[in-house]
Amino acid sequence: MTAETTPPIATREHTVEGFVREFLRELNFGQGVDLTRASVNDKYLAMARTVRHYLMTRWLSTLRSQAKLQAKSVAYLSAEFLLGRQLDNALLASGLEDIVKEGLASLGIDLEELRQAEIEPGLGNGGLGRLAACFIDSLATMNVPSIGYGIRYEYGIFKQTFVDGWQVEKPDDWLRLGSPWEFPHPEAAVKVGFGGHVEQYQDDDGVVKRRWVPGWSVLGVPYNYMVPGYDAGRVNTLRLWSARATRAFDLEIFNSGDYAEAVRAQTFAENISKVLYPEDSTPQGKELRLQQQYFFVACSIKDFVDQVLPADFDLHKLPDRIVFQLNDTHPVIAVPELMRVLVDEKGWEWDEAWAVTKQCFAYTCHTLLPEALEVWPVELLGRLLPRHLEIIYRINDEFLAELRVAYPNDELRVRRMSIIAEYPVRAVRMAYLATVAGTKVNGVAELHSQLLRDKVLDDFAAYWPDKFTNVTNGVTPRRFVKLSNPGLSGLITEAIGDGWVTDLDQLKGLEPLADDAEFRRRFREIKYANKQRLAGVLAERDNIVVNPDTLFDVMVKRLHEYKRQTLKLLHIVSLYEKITTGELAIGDVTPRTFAFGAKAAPGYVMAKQIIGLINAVGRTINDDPALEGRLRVAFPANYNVTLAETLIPAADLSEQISLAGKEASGTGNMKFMLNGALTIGTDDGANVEIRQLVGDENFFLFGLTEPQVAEVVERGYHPSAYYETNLDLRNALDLIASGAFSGGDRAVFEPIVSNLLNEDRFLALADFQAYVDAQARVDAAYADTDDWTRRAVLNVARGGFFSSDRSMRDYIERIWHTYPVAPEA
Ligand code: CJB
Repeated sequence: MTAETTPPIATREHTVEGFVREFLRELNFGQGVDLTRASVNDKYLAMARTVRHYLMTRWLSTLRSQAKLQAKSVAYLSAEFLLGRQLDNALLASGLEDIVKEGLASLGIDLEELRQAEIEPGLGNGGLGRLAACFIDSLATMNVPSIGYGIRYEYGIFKQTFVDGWQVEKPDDWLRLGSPWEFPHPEAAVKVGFGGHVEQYQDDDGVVKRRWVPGWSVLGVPYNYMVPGYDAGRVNTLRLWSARATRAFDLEIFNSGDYAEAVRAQTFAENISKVLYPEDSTPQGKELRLQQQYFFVACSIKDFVDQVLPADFDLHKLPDRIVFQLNDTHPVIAVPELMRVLVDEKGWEWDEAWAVTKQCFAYTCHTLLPEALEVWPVELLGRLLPRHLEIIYRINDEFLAELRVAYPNDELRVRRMSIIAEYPVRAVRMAYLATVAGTKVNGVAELHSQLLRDKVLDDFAAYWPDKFTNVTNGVTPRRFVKLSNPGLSGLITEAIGDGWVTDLDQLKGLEPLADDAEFRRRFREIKYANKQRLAGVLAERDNIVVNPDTLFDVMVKRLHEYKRQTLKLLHIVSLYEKITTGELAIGDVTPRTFAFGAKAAPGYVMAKQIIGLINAVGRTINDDPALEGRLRVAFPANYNVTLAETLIPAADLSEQISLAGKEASGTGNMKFMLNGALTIGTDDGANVEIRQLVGDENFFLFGLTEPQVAEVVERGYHPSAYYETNLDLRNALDLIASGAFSGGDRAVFEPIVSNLLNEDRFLALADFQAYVDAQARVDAAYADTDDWTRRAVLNVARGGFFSSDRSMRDYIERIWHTYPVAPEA
């Protein structure tokens, strides 16, 4: 189409009057209500739709320019995108906030009230899902052509409630009031097969081939979301798939007169995208989960090949046009799927297809826990995806043959590296498949990548040393500083200009200001205001009272034994025990608010026990009048992105206390640093890099290092020895065992105590004393308020490395080899 005939894209007027006109039109014509009768939800929906109109122009021109340029893109395949609320980000990206605030005010509407009406889409469990959301934000901001592909779960991560201190899960019905940020396209649905069998046939030239005859199929309906880059960047697309029954399937059954069966079939199909599995780092290997994984990658590959690419595209050039980034093992079934498409559907030779396929994928590993590396039993995979299993077998056969040439006398090694595990059942090791197929394999922090090379994938790293690389995680400064900490953002901008929002290294410019008393005073004032803001939110949201004049000591993350919430708890119980026995005068204790936020996987019994214990200890401490205003445990239920946005800016101390060698990276640790909290932490994950950047003197390091952990375990770890020899530890454990926190009932928390004494897989007892000593150093440092602030400023100033923009630059340079393309105006 020539420039003259290119149809125009609608625009919106960036004025208060223009906004008001659009808003009323949406309210009246879209919601069908007039302002006098509109509910808060009506107003929220109308406003959200109005705001999204303003971003549409950029979105459509991004799509148009990409269709024209066909620039190499990144397809980020992820089973989770933990987006958080959309409105604020859209206002920021469109530069509309002032206009909207004024426009709404002119109609007597409070923007803040509408903000609160938004239900966040919780389509992820924790770190991995939130990382995906940060990455797509950065890609859009940096003008990198990319598309996110995932699942539109009807129910996201469960809503956590507490009943008598125990976690009770409620469904997360996030769509109940409508979702103004999505664009469904049922007309563009794609069909995905499951089950059935593989058959042999002769093609037109008489060549014998194999093809899959699925036993049943479902439709994937794409829902598009805008991913707006900050400040005139691209507006990229996130495409989430929703499962529907195929019409043919329905009709056939309807025609047979079995209405009930037809409805059942529909429910069966729609179950695929019904609910997010709430296991974080500990997949359960359920069939429905494999269905989800295949469903979304099959939809995505089909979409990319048939819809996104031009009809005449030569698929041999696919690696020049796309890289599929595999976010952990969840989407790895995409590898045999692309092979199937090329070989079975496009009629390619195997070698030709494999040569292209293995240039199209890269794999990010997010864990070191052996139980988190997905393996799918051959029996299950073969039943659900028989052709894929054949393809995997062939990939493996050829790989093993190659290894036998490289290692002629080392059959043991060859078997170790097999994609197929033989024990305890024959199963496909998805991490191995991803490693074999990927151009690159990366860990998510320096230490993690090193341990991947040395331990988890050591044979592969020896065979393909150049395949392995590191990209340290990052977080988006737009959401986690600019939006969540307006006070600090204002102060930073006043000091160094606003370039830091897209170039976080500029925070270095704050360093000299750490020595400026006036700057420190203002910085401290902002932290205090953030604590007051949090106190207000906790009072209203959870009926929890906290005192902003205390040290805010915060541990927020999924509940997992390796993260060691119990270690934090032992510190609290020990303090409490010393106060109640008179060993410590309350006047000598640094007043602290211990804040927790943590969801436990519903089937993870020990994690749920630990939640019960935190709440029980909290209740006891909070009810003790002698401790009022000085010690408090705050454990708001249902920690989510929205709560993180007020909690993190209010923190003084960031708890990053996982057992060394277990936390792949952590990203909360980065958010705290950038919001001026000091870290108490082990030498684990990205803590290592945080400490290197901020300096030992501004970080409270404690605990065994990874090699020391390995040594202790090797020697044989006996937690009871620590109990026997450390009186404080013994007193704390005895106090829990005595029933002091459970109304005298000794049985309730016995499993936790006995687990710690007899097993303690994550060496909490071994690190207890070092942790308590480090906390004493925290107390001493905090006593010098002004010097604490100086260190807090240095944390912000030296945190620029942890922008997800930097992570994206590293991916581009080390893995993707794509380049930015600004959309045409
Ligand atoms: N992670 O959130 C998850 N889920 C998993 O299944 C495996 C790992 C986390 O990913 C984050 C992003 O890379 C890491 O920062 C974190 O250490 C890891 O536990």
